Amino acid sequence: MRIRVNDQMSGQAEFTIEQLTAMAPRVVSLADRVPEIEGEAFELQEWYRAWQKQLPPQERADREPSQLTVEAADEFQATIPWDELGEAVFLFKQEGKPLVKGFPIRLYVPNGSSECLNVKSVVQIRFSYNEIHKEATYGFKNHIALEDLKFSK
Ligand SMILES: Nc1nc2c(c(=O)[nH]1)N[C@H]1C(S)=C(S)[C@@H](COP(=O)(O)O)O[C@H]1N2
Ligand SMILES: [Mo]
Repeated sequence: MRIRVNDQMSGQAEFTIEQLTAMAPRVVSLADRVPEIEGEAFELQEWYRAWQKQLPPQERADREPSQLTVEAADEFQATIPWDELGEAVFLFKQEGKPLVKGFPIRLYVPNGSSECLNVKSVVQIRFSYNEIHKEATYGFKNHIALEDLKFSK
């Protein structure tokens, strides 16, 4: 299982969960941020900065992203302004084991605009720099209702 990171300025990379978590400067307890949900997590923005730092200088972004898009195995996705992600974490272990629900990793956005942003089974992480959406959005990617297909010409 690999997680793809796609950065508008730095390009693409793929990481195993072990590689991804090893790059995080510290592990935090999810319960400290999301009451009653236990587990080991790492901070999204800390991870981003650590990842950038180990890139060759010419591949580093010259500023922080404006937004994050995460995409799940079931094609659910969420796009969230960077400013809303100050406490965001990726949950990667519960009870010392890989996630049963939300494997391989699950995003949590404490104090975010919606619990719907807690995307399970994240397989792709995208950082963008130019788009400025003030509001987070979420839903299934490229969803076309069956009714629309039937009647489109
Ligand atoms: N991959 C994935 N993540 C998802 C969803 C989904 O359909 N697929 N639903 C979201 C919505 S709308 C909500 S309200 C929460 C529900 O989280 P729960 O399953 O822990 O109750 O997960 C969010 N994360
Ligand atoms: Mo939801």
